[in-house]
Amino acid sequence: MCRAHHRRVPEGMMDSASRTSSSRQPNYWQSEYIAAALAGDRRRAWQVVSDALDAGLSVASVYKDVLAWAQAEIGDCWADSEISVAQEHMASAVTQSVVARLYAYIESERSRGCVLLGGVEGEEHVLPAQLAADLLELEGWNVAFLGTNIPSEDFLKAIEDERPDVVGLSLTMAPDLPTAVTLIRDIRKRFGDLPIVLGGRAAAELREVAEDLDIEICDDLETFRREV
Ligand code: B12
Repeated sequence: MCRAHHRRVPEGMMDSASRTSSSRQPNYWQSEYIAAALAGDRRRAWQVVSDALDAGLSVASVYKDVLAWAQAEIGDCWADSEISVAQEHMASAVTQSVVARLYAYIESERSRGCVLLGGVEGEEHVLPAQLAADLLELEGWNVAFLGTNIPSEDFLKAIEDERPDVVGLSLTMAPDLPTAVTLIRDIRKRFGDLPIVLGGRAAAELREVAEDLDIEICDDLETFRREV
């Protein structure tokens, strides 16, 4: 369902606790943000975020409840053919520019060890991985962020170079699952029991073999917090 940008709901503007889904009415910041993103208006999009922060929304909430929400909504708009590929790209580019600015607002001790995080070979969705990387930094992890579509051999080399405490793999597309499984097995072979966490939309599809692969599946950062 993709009607978010037509609605404007000032009530509940601070409803940051609600993890909104498309079936629910967007709150004020969500509808303002998605309108700016779909218009390709980077300045306005940042202004919305800046106003939300000034009004007391936390940085984490902006990432999760505004930006991730908007991206999911944009995906639904595209899937329902309500926007073109070009409009989706434009809106996602707006979010990418906002994320780059928002990063400066992350203030944390980074005292919880190093997570090496990246997307597997073939995976082009960098924004989910980027949001996860930034949210983990907000929670005090030191994140070495590789971006995505990393050739598996280079991923292994990065682990060797960075010597992280945890490896995070971001997987949005199910067709990339076999690549992820091969990479996980290679990490096990070379780095023994180094903790591996798989996150992203497609991660849950490996739930049944997670024990066998000796990995944690984290659909969201809350699970990461609990499990790692
Ligand atoms: C933008 C976008 C693109 C852009 C990506 C650009 C970029 N810079 O990232 C481009 C144009 C490249 C793209 C391409 C494609 N896309 Co696309 N895309 C999207 C869209 C609209 C937004 C992605 C995004 O920004 N998500 C941000 C948030 C919403 O992601 P998130 O998964 O919630 O992330 C959170 C958690 O998962 C978690 N997390 C993520 N990684 C990790 C890792 C760890 C370790 C942890 C702990 C947590 C964690 O933390 C994040 C923050 O809370 C999504 C819609 C969507 N719902 O995501 C479609 C979507 C993912 N795409 C889709 C499709 C179909 C495609 C294409 C196949 C289209 C095509 N025909 O070419 C290609 C595939 C490319 C490839 N091989 O990877 C479908 C996938 C459907 C499916 N069944 O899997 C979606 C869902 C759209 C839809 N509604 O149908 N896409």
